[in-house]
Amino acid sequence: MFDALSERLESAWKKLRGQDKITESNIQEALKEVRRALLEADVNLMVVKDFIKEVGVQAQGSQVVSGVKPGQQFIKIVHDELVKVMGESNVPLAEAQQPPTIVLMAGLQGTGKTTASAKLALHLQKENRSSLLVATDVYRPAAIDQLMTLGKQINVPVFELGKDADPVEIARQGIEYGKAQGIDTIIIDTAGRLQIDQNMMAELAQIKETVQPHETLLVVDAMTGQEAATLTQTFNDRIGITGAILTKMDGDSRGGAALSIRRVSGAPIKFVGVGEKVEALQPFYPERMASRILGMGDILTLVEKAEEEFDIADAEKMQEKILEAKFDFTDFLKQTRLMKNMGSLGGWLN
Ligand SMILES: Nc1nc2c(ncn2[C@@H]2O[C@H](COP(=O)(O)OP(=O)(O)OP(=O)(O)O)[C@@H](O)[C@H]2O)c(=O)[nH]1
Ligand SMILES: [Mg+2]
Repeated sequence: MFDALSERLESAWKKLRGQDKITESNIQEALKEVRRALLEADVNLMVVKDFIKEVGVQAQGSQVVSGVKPGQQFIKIVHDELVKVMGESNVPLAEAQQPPTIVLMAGLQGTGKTTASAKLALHLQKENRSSLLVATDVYRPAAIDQLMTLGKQINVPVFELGKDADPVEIARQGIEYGKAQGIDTIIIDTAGRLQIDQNMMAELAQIKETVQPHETLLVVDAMTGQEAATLTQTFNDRIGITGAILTKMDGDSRGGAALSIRRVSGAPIKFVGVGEKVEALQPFYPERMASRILGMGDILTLVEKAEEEFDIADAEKMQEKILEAKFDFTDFLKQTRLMKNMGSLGGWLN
């Protein structure tokens, strides 16, 4: 998958190589490749369409920067637009003016809500903010035990009322308990749900209504791909989210879901989960994600490779000129610059 993506971008870039300007026609070709690349990165189709439109507008309006090849310039436009769509900068977890800050976790089954709850608690601990984990998943056997085990591991208290209690009541009492204990942040873990499960959705809405959270975080598995957009839309319409956590970014997902989440809900991704361990949580940086979606490592190599080729092509032209005795002062300057870049004439004069 990684290889295919870099190939797409290479060919997008090739279409602009050798052309000295970004024009209407070469933009269209390159945009087609970017479109394919984004779809391969699992970005939702509708999101891709909007995105491509915007990049097209930006590219057409862009000024030719001397010394920057159109291909590179184009990739930069794509990159910058990705960053823009994902929100430019990191948005930290909400902090209530009057503690406790209440955080509600929501998401589909198995996306990593329980793990992310503990990860968040550990993250807050590092900032000297105390937290309380509240176990409202009374449906999945051992869900409460799972949270208790995680809590013990990081030394964070867990509030639970067993599996026979009502989830809304557990949440309500959890908040009361947390307030009485002077806890800084209360994190409510909820049961996993299938998005079509209206009862579970209604219960989540009811918990939200009861606890009035400062933050409702949608936990999304990065492997969700195309579905991320619909799922975000559903949760946002039904519950209302203020942010998201993108989990399992340690897998080989390109993270295209990140683009969909932000675009559909307008809510920022605040953290990414990068492993099963409790420490494996990182703040979300749009810049890094853009590079990941684009496979920027590959692109940077490409640009370097391109520059080399460019220099060699230039040098070959110059050699022809010398042989034909058409070598003028501009060429001389150019060659001096080239020599500086390349270190030696040896390679191409022979
Ligand atoms: N590799 C990896 N695995 C993760 C990550 N986050 C969670 N997991 C794993 O995903 C599985 C499900 O995680 P849970 O935290 O139990 O997910 P959940 O959303 O609470 O699941 P339900 O309560 O059943 O809906 C577990 O095996 C976790 O270890 C992550 O960032 N990377
Ligand atoms: Mg869980």
